[in-house]
Amino acid sequence: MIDNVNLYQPRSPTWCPGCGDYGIWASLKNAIKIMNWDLDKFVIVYGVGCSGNMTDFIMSHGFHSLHGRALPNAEGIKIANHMLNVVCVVGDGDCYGEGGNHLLHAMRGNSDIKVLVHDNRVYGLTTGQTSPTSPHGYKSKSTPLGVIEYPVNPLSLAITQGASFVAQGFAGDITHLITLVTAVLKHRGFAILNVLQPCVTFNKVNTYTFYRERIYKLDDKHDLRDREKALSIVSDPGHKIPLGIIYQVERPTYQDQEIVLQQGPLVKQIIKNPSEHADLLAEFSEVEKESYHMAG
Ligand SMILES: Cc1ncc(C[n+]2csc(CCOP(=O)(O)OP(=O)(O)O)c2C)c(N)n1
Ligand code: SF4
Repeated sequence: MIDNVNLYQPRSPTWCPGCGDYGIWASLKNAIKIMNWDLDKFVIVYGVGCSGNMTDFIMSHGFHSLHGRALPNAEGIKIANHMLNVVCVVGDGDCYGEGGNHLLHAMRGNSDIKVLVHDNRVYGLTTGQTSPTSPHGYKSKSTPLGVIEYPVNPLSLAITQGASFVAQGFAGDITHLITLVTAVLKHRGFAILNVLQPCVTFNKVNTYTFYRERIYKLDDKHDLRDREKALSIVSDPGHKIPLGIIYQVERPTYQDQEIVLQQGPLVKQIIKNPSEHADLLAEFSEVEKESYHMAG
């Protein structure tokens, strides 16, 4: 077992001073410590963005994938070895825009992966363009007259599309965020935590003050299994913003229902007929050669 102290990689973050990404980074590291996970038993899959740059600041098994493609990579890892805990660290542009299609289908199957979204309502790394969660009318260099579309509501989307754990946190309240990230890591099934993360450099609308004036925490009386109530909370017309676990149910995961995995993780399974495997690989390498020649 690798000592968890290695989570504190000596390389310092390059995020702008005051960026909400620091709060998410601190919360994730603390939550991993609370879980006391053996570092060999989990992998973090990153998208591309300021959020994805976290790959350089946490020492763990990790995969820095493509913009919008963290979730399918995470699902692939989980299918190959479902004994691993698989966590995705992504941005709102990444997860709700370019990767939105992957999000829908991962949720439908209740794939056992955990998704932490840095929702700063802009494309941070590419210098502040409008993203899928930017508010209607938001002005940026990509929508100088104000964005025409209305924003994606990631929480109602998750509740209606089959996620079995849906929560929201705020990067400015790290103590609360640690409890939420820990709850995400404990959950079995598709878990999504949308973190309101101020981008202090490019988003001058959704600031720490903006959120502090609107957020409220769900209390212990909130029934996590009440789907209708959860939906009404996330579409509050009074523009109050809920924090906490909004919806959580237990149901079989994708991996629980895949009969091949009942014989153990794929990476440990013995290939019964190696020659079939070799034929398949040979066929693929022929196809690859042909497409190479066609492209050339
Ligand atoms: C396939 C692909 N499409 C687009 C890009 C360009 N790109 C890099 S980061 C980024 C936006 C990042 O925004 P977001 O996902 O919200 O993350 P943030 O930087 O705000 O954390 C884009 C469009 C890319 N690198 N790869
Ligand atoms: S550009 Fe925004 S999201 Fe990116 S590091 Fe700076 S403050 Fe954070």
